[in-house]
Amino acid sequence: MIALSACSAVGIHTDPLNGYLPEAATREGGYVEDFWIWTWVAAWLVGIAVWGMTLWCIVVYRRRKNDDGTLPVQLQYNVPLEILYTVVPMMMVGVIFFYNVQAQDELGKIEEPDVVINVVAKQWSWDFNYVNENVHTAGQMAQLDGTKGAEKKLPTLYLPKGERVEFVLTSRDVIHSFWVPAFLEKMDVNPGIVNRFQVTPTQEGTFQGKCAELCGAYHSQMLFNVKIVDKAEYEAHIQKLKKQGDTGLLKNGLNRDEINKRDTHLLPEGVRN
Ligand SMILES: [Cu+2]
Repeated sequence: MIALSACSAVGIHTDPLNGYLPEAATREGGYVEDFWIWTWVAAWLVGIAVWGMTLWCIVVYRRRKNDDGTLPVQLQYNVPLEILYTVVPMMMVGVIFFYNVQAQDELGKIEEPDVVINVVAKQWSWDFNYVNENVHTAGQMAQLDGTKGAEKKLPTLYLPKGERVEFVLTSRDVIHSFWVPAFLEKMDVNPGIVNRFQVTPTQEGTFQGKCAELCGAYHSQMLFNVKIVDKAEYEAHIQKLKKQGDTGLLKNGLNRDEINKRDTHLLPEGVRN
């Protein structure tokens, strides 16, 4: 436990009472929290029962001083007992399976989104296309050379609280993974494949994001921020992007040389506009 307490990442608040997870910043993250915590509760209950019975046997049936050396009653081939410890674990696995499927269904749900963000991964940063608003943010790799304030220069993705957000994940080069720890879910970003998932942000604040798939020399510097704000602040940010000329959507095809060139019709097929 002492060793584990040193494992919390900088800037990510993890609570032992929350199973050492960061507090979920999305509605969907709540399903992961519940599933993780209740699985641990079940595991502890089973563990306590097994350890308890083991200790009880060790103490109650220990060898005594006046033991005459005869074997105790042998209980193998006890059919009711064997049925019991086959059926009970199957029921336990069944319950975990049921809740697992339920959580996974919630996380994988695709509905009509309010906001569509095309996340473009590239070695070694992120571009964000705000598809409906027709603006973008072009990211640059974090410079982690020890100078303070590096996180202020990271590309920042703004999301409105309480709206259903769809992430359309595309890569310009190799495989990356889009990870915001506070969302409690992540998804691979593959060249030539479009992955998507949806979240509904529930907590205002600034959250860290990173690449979670080793993607080359500066993988560890492929960082970004997510700012969950109210609707008005979100609109203000979109207007700010428009004003500073970040209009149009950046290309997301398999071409590193296209970075920062604008294009409005190159979103992968099937992306709702
Ligand atoms: Cu990467």
